[in-house]
Amino acid sequence: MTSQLLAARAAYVLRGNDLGTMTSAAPRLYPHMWSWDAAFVAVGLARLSVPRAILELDTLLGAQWGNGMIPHIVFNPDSTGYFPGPERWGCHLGVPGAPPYPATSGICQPPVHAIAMQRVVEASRRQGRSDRQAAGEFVDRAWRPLVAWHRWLATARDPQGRGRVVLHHGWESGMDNSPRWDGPYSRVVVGADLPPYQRRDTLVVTDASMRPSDREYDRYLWLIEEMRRVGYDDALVHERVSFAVEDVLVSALLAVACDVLADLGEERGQPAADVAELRAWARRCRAGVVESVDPVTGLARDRDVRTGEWLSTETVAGFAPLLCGGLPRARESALLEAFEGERWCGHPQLAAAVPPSTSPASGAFRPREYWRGPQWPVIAWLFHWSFARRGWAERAAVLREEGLRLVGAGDFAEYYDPLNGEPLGSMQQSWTAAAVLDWLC
Ligand code: 2M8
Repeated sequence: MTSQLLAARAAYVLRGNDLGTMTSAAPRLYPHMWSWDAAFVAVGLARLSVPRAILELDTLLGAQWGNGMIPHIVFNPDSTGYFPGPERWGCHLGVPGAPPYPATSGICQPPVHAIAMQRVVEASRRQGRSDRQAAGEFVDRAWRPLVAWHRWLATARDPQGRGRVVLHHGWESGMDNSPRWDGPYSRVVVGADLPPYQRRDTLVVTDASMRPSDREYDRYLWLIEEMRRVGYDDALVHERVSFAVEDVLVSALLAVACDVLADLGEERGQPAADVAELRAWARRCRAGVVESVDPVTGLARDRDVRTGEWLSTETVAGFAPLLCGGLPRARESALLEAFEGERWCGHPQLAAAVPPSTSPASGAFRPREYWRGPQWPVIAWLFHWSFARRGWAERAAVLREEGLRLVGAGDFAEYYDPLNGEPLGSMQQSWTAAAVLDWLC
């Protein structure tokens, strides 16, 4: 397929998933707005229409909680096709700080929104004056909400100031069933009073082995139950919810996002005190990520807050320092070598040289099981964007080329089998189309 045709098909996917003021993450499996999907979608939309990209982010920010949290799902009121829906979360039913409308979930996702805003501003510079003006006004309007979001992550979710963001649900990492979380999840004891439920995801993706297991879902639902029972109160969640991990990838993304936001704020003359605070959070998170690095493997590690142990499963999150920087030069070069080496992108059996979610050389690798092994184009995009930002143009170009090889057939799948490139999970996934648009336009 030519690049032009692929880009046209990607645009068609985003238009098809457009619900008016939000884009569904995928038409059937995810018929609502997801937080980090929306950010990536805005990156793609910005290539088609700057105002539409801004609208996407405005919709998401319109659902922000009073404490600053951007919820991981903003529910489309016209769809009931996803479980757990608003009733299960119960957030719109009087949870302090949660918007009564639109209904939202009660947890967060990785903070990539400032990155999206920066891409929208950049896209606007290639357009006419009205788009440039709209993007500038958007930065001014989104400034307080985004600073509040970053503040919530840097404080409520890092109460000890370790520089690593604490998550209370695997869904908050965006990498739901990653083997990173197997240890912490194994210690989640599902209560006998977990209300019954019916999954819907396996009605859409009928090969159940591509999705998390029922046992995993019980734990996911139990964590929601625990949070709901303490009214989603930040302090009580931190104290009582049985799953608590310091996520090194989210921490790296927060570091980068704080710097990106601070840059935009400086350009727009936003308050110097806000900018200084953002820079301080960036520094602290960068240091937190660097501190997590395993001296033997050189990969960054998550940490189980409940047991205090480092989690060193070989997943793509180990490369978090490449996103945020901060490593001494020799260690950074070694990490880049590992990224390109035979346990990762250079693994001889990979169909495309982009990082799989888990190393194919690891015992935890499962090529078709969701976040346990498959390649996710959006993750390739994230590393591509970071590498370009860090001045590694050639490496960024390789990721783009290999990412496009992965999605070349135009299915815009959610994820791909790294060993044969088979498209898996949901098709017409919005963020896959968005990554392709950004790569091609
Ligand atoms: C997946 O997560 C949702 C729960 O949030 C699910 O499996 O139902 C993940 O891949 C997540 O990262 C993504 O944001 C979401 C929508 O694409 O789907």
